[in-house]
Amino acid sequence: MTIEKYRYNPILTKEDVPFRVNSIFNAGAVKYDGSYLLLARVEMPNGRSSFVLARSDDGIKFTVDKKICLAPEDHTECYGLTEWGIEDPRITKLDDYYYICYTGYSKFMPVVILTRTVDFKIFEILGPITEASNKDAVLFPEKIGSFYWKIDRPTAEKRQDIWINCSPDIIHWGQHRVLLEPAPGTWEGSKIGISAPPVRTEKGWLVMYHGVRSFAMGSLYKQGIILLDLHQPWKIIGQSREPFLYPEEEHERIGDVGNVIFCNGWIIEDDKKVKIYYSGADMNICLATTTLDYLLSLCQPRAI
Ligand code: BMA
Repeated sequence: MTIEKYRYNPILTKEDVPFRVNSIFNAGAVKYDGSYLLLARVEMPNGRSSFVLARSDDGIKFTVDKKICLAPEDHTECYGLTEWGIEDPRITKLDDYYYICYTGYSKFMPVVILTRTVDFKIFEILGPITEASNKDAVLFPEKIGSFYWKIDRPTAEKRQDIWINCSPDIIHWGQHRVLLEPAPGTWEGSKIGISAPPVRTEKGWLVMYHGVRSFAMGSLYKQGIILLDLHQPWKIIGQSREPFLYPEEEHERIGDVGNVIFCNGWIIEDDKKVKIYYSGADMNICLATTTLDYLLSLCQPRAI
């Protein structure tokens, strides 16, 4: 098996949301209590985003909740950093919690906000864990060498590289290292950022990332994959040379932001099949299925 886009994509559009929104997209994904949960970004009619939950028994047919579960206004201690919306949640099960990293957007530009929950009913907002400008953050699902680890994507003047850093307590982060740079003149030449949270495999940490190539008429977003050393996660031991998921269909090419495939969440089943939840053109939620073996086979050794 390689990768298969679900033939009835998209699996969710704004018509499936029981309240008025512009779009539903960029969802974090997790299996919780035997069912599949998507924590999706909904862009409200005023153009600012909040989160809503969608639930499913089979990972394909989802029902969207009647109400938003997390809004910018809930961030009473850091509302100044979320006033323009909260975006792109990425979920990691770690210790006894589900940790959610997402973008808080405001006049100060994007920062990463960290929130945790045990039941997806009560959300404990822990606050910003980066300065501006930073987004696309994921936590590793376990401690490595007595530290928690995070990957993120600061914007430093014209540079947009993927960085990795660690923390003794999940709140205070240091030992920042560059993990991956854009590759000039390729599909990932303009900028890169992390997509879905790291998955532990026997061969290393598998991490999905996105690469962007910008043209005069806009940007083209595709997905690639890297493999990190299990014990020294700042070392890349394998990388896909080409993107493995990219815009082809009309609902991926045409929308609020055309030619975008963006992904925040995947679910690894017990039989090593992988459900990738991605969005087309910043408008919808789609499903692609593949296997861990296929994704690992894409990770070729890197010439250091
Ligand atoms: C990124 C984020 C995503 C969005 C993508 C494509 O920078 O803002 O939310 O899906 O651009 O527009």
